[in-house]
Amino acid sequence: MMPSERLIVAVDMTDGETALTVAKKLQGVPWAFKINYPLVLGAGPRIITEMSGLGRVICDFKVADIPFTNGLIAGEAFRRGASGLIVHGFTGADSVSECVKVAGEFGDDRAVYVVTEMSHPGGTTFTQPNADALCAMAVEAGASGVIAPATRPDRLRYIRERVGSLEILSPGVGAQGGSAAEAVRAGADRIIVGRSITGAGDPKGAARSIIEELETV
Ligand code: NUP
Repeated sequence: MMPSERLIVAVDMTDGETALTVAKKLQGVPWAFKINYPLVLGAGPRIITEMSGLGRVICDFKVADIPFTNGLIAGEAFRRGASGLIVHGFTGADSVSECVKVAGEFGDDRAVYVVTEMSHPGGTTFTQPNADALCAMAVEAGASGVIAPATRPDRLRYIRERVGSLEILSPGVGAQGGSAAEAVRAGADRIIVGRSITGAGDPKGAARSIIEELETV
């Protein structure tokens, strides 16, 4: 994988015009943009389609409901142009499987990623003790990948052993203290970076220097 294919930029802001301006500056540099509730609530759901005109979009909605409702959310995200959807796993295999099923209806290129252990300090309270079960369930449900913490490379290594060849997307680089190169060395396929790119004076330069760091791995 090319180093630039390892980078996903989290566009965490509420203003749609600002988000599109940042994405245009970065266009063609990262593998994908990841968007989240702040942007979709601030700018409206059409931002999913608008951003998808500038690159691959992963909707980080951490979908966490009964299968019926999960399926509706997944359908809206993919219909509007998302390539990937991040879902919670604690809701159980049926809820996750429904998202995988809906993704498949939109095509083989639509991905579902299951959150395992979260990257922030609170991630150790409930998600860490359940990471094994979440990994096993993600594999069993046919997810494309999992989300695992760049803030804890030892845990990334542990999770890699449990998910086999599933893709690992790893947030927590930069603002949360994790290192891009260390995360990839520990088993991440791709890293998710938000504030240290979008908050930089030169976001493209910041993205490029992370890609350069990844060239050393
Ligand atoms: O465990 C997780 N940690 C995390 O930070 C799961 C996530 N989805 N994220 C997201 O990654 C978070 O919502 C944000 O969009 C991004 C990290 O941003 P930053 O800390 O690089 O600014």
